[in-house]
Formats: sequence, C-alpha cells, structure tokens
Amino acid sequence: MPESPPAPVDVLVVGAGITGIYQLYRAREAGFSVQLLEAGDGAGGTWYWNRYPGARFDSESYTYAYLFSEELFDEWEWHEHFADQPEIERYLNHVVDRFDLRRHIRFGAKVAAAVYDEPSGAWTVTLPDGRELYARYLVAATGVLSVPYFPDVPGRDDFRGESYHTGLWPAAPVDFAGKRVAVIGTGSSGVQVIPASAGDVASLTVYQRTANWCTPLNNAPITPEEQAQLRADFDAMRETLNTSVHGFLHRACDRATFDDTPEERRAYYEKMWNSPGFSKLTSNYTDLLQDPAANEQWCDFIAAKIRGIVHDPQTAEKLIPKGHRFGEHRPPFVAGYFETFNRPNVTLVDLTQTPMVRVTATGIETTAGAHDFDIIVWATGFDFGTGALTRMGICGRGGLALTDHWADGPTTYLGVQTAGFPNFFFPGGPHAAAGNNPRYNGDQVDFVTDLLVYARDHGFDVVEVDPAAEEEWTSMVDRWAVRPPAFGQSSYYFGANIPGKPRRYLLNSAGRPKLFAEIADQVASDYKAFKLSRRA
Ligand code: NA7
Repeated sequence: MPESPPAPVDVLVVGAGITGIYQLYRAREAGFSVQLLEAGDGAGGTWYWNRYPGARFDSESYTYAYLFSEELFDEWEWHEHFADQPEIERYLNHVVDRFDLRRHIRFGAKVAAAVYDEPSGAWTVTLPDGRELYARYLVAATGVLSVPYFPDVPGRDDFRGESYHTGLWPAAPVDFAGKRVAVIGTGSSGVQVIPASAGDVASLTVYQRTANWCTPLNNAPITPEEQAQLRADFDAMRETLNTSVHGFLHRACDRATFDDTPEERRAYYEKMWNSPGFSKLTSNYTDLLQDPAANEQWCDFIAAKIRGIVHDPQTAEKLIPKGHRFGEHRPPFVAGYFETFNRPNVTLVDLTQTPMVRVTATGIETTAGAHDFDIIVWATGFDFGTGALTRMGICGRGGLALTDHWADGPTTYLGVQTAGFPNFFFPGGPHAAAGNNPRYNGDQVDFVTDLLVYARDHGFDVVEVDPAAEEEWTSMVDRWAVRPPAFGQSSYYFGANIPGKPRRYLLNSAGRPKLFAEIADQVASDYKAFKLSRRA
C-alpha cells in the first residue's frame, strides 16, 4: 500500500538549536500541532555541530541558557561560568527530554525546498528524498552561524590527510596525538581550538590572515555559594537581562576614557582584562566604540599585554591586530591562546606576509614554501546571517524565491518575517541580535508564537508583514550600521567574509530596547504591521 501523505501540522519548525527547541516548546504550549525538522542526528544546533576541542560559551552559561522555567533553571547546575560544548549539548538534550519534545523532532531531515501555496495559505516542505510535509506556518530557526564557509583555496580537495571544519566537527573524537596539524583561521573558533589542541600534537602551524583583538575569557568553576546565589537571584537576573541593551548581566561603566587619568585608566583596563568574557565591551569606558582615540588606548593596552606574554617579539607583533579597532570584528575570548605561541611545537604563519598559494595532497603551500600535515583544521567561519535561509529553496507568494527577494541582502521586519512570504518566520535570523543571542532569539520566538495565537483566536490563518513595516525596520538597521563611527565593514556582520555576498548589515545594533518597544507597539496595536486574513 502506498504510504499516505503525512497530516499537515500547524507549525513546522526547522532546526533543533537553542531557538528551535524553544519555538517547539512555545508552539506546543500554545496548543499547536508541531513538527521539528533537524538536519543533524542530535539536538543542539551550533552546540551539536561545533564540537571541536576547546568549543565553549563566551556568554555566561546562566545568561545564555533558557529562562522560561525557574524549575529548569533550579535543577540544572552549570559547572563553569562559561560552559564547554559537551555540557551545553547535555543541557539542550536535557531540555528536550524534560519537556517531552523529542517525539516531535525528526532528526536527519534537511529541508531541500519550501514552497508557499497561495490557495491553501500553507507551506509544502520537501526533504532531499522527495518526501513532502505540509504546514500552515513554517518557522526557520536555522541560526546565523550554521553554514560553514570553506574558502576557495586552490587544491582544497586534493589534501589526502584528514581535514575538518570547526563547524562540522565529527562526533567521534579526532586523535591529534603526535600529528602534524595546521589550523587555518584565527576567529573565535580558531583561537579556541589552537590552545586546546597544542598539547598533544607533534607540531601545530597556525595560518593567520587577520589577527584579532583577543582578551581573556576568565572562566572559572561555579562554586556552591555562587550556585545558591544564582538561584536566589533568578527573578532579579531575568529582570536585568530583559532590560539590558545586549542581554548581559555586566554593569555599564559611568565614565569615558579620558575622564580618568592615565594611571586610573591603566588600573581600569587591568580590571577589564581580568573581567569575564564580553564585559570588555559592555563594561568598558562608554566611548570605547565611539571615539577612535579612546579605542586606541584600549588597543595599546592589549598590545602591551600580548608583547608581555609572547616571548618571541616577531611573533608577538604578528599577533597584534593592524588595521581594525577593538569591537570592529567580533572579539574572541581566549584561555591560554597567546601563551600557546611560546611552545616549541607551535608556529605562526602570517598570511599577509606569505599568502597561501594552494593546498596540496600532503599539506599547504604559501609563498614561503610548502609544509606537510596530517590534519588540516578549517576554522574559516560561516556564511553569517542569511546562509541557511538562502539555501532552503524557499519560495513565497507568486513563486518568488527568497534568494531573489534578498539578492541585495536581507529585508525584514523585526528580523522575524519578510514581505511576500506569508506564514513564514525566522526568529534568530538576520536583523535581530547584537549581543547575547539567545536572549533576542527568545524574544522573537515569544513574539512569533503570540502573533500566531492572536491570529488563531481571531479566526485568521494567513499572516504576512506589510512591506512598509519591513522597509522601515530594514532602514533602521541600515541607518544604525552607518552611524558614526561606522566601522566593521570588513567583518562578517556585513557579509564581508563571503566573496560576492551583498554588503548589508546583518545585525540590529539598536539592540533589545528597540526590539522590545516595537514588539510592545505591535501587541498594543493588534499587530498593525501585519496583514491578517483568512485563506481563500
Ligand atoms: P570567523 O570569526 O569568521 O573567523 C574565520 C577565520 O577564518 C578568520 O580568521 C578569517 O580570516 C579566516 N579565513 C577565512 N578565509 C580564509 C582564507 N582564505 N585564508 C586564511 N584564513 C581565512 O569564524 P569563527 O568560526 O572563528 O567564529 C564564528 C563565530 O562563532 C564567532 O563570531 C562566535 O559567535 C562563535 P579573516 O579575518 O577573514 O582575514
């Protein structure tokens, strides 16, 4: 007997990362029938795929985690202020099972195409084997850093040793012991994998094109007293996170750089250097990102630290960024990174001096010569923001392809919907966050769910954003991106790491207050930015 087609669901979620799991939970709680499709064989999204040695949070564990359930918060004990990947993956699986969500997830199910059907107002989603699924609402929780990028280096496929991308790391541990290892890329992933793997290897060669302003993560175990305090402070912590611009607990500074004397400044920078994670951005002097002279002071301090840590002066100079300021690229946070270059088995290759020529069958060739390797690690980043959404074969009203609609870069309203694609949402996509991602993504999931509940309660089943609202939000994003001192145009925030990608800003620099204000306005105005209708 031929298999009968699956029953349509109310909500089809794509992606079992932190956003998708929460969307599944919220939509179930709201009484919708829900199915979640996940390309991987396990839950976790970013924290499923990025299992390279050294992968860990650089937002505080308890501020990155879910805050929708105090019971969940109370029963999960994070071991470290910045948890490592295995603990994060365990946590996300715990959430899936604790809320009985696993039975709604289909693993190993990558979306090949998703097409909007105007007469029914529903979506047809096709899997690679041709099977079709039907849903009223399609919610892509596919993340902004989920499509790994391999640069087009000649000969990349010729290498006969092992090669891995940090964002596609295998589940079985990679054995580095005694191997000659190359790491290409020194962004947040590269600078985590480098110190974590240097101990075991015969040799580690780091191919750096752009040095980054790395500062210490300053991780530590969470003591029993801190655990107790975190629980006691749950409500206050949630309140602080909900009202902070970037979704962190860090306290803002009340002074600008040159309000302090040079001695006071040095002491404050020392305090920043020893502070946890992103507080170097969020608690630093108020003019850090506004005044280039202020930024330079902080950069000089970091450069002096690097010179103090790295024994070889030439290597130290190569590790000091040139040509971009602190905060212009996403700042990585490190543990023992600069110290790694003092090991006798670690070499830094500066690709600005000796560019990469090709990958060969046995290694890597630069203009300075060739080196053989057993393992090449590609820590070369992601197609940020739009990478996953533009690879899902999405077609909206009138057969409009999302890739065509976004040919010049994404246009969105609140970073959750785009005009011409009714009943399609993408919380956690472009134009939402600029800070601690799960906090924003959770706001967006809440917004989408509440909107769908509103539509259902009022007898509507087609939800589509007004092009004027989309235009307004997108202009706001673009305006903020070029506010003085506009910088970062060379970063992946603008799509600059992918050849040929439109240079459009992919974050929402106005932050959470803007998102909250807009959401409140929508709720108060019966979602005036959306056209709600009944299917024909
Ligand atoms: P990033 O931050 O995009 O870093 C990618 C790195 O790869 C960066 O150092 C790049 O140098 C380097 N890269 C890219 N292409 C090349 C070529 N062709 N040759 C040499 N080096 C290259 O990605 P990550 O995975 O580290 O971090 C992504 C996010 O994950 C991060 O922001 C956190 O949110 C966690 P470039 O700077 O382009 O010169």
